[in-house]
Amino acid sequence: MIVYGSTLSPYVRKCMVFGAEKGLELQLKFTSPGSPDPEFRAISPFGKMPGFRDGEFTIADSTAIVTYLEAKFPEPNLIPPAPEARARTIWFDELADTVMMGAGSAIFSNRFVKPRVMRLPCDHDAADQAENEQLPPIFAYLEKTIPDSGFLVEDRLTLADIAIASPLATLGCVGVCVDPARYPRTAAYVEAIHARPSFATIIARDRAQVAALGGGVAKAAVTA
Ligand SMILES: N[C@@H](CCC(=O)N[C@@H](CS)C(=O)NCC(=O)O)C(=O)O
Repeated sequence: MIVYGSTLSPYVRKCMVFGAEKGLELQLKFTSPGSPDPEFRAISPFGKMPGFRDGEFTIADSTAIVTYLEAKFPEPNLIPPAPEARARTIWFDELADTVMMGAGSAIFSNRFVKPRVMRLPCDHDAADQAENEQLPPIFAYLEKTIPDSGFLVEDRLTLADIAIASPLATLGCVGVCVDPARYPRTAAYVEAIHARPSFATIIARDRAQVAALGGGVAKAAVTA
């Protein structure tokens, strides 16, 4: 099975970690965002990563991919079958993919992708606004929501944890982390999920890749 993309993308990392936690061999085929590669564009018509192939079957979108993997390889279960737990898991997946990534993209694109990869001017204000105004309510929500077990749903690892921790791995590559003084529970939770071998291997590679390209550019100003 092939995943097309780069694990600097939280969506791609989510799929790779999900596969690793299931003990699956997923091959990562490096593909740039918006790549014109016809093989990739046939799978992902709007050029968004990840794309995915299993033999003749192809699909794009991280949630579609993990849904396929869950159905085809049900054990260990990572998307709970119980209605409430499944709904909660998808809630966290969506929270990560939409709300967190709204902030995460503004930060990562303006502090790394535009200045270091695309050689384009970056919008420091947009990145600072996302870090100082969009991330805190998300961290505050997680701080009051993460159970004592250290897992978001059913007191065990599920897609919810993988999805929520993935954008924070990308942000960590440019030095944006959960402040343990303000959000101790969330900081400890993220550290523990990122320490799992499924995440740790990928994060080490991602950090090396970002560092090799010069790392994240300095913030223009810290307002909070
Ligand atoms: N909902 C999609 C989002 C995929 C997505 O937006 N990927 C970004 C990378 S983080 C991308 O490929 N952007 C390139 C573009 O929009 O051209 C998913 O879950 O896979």
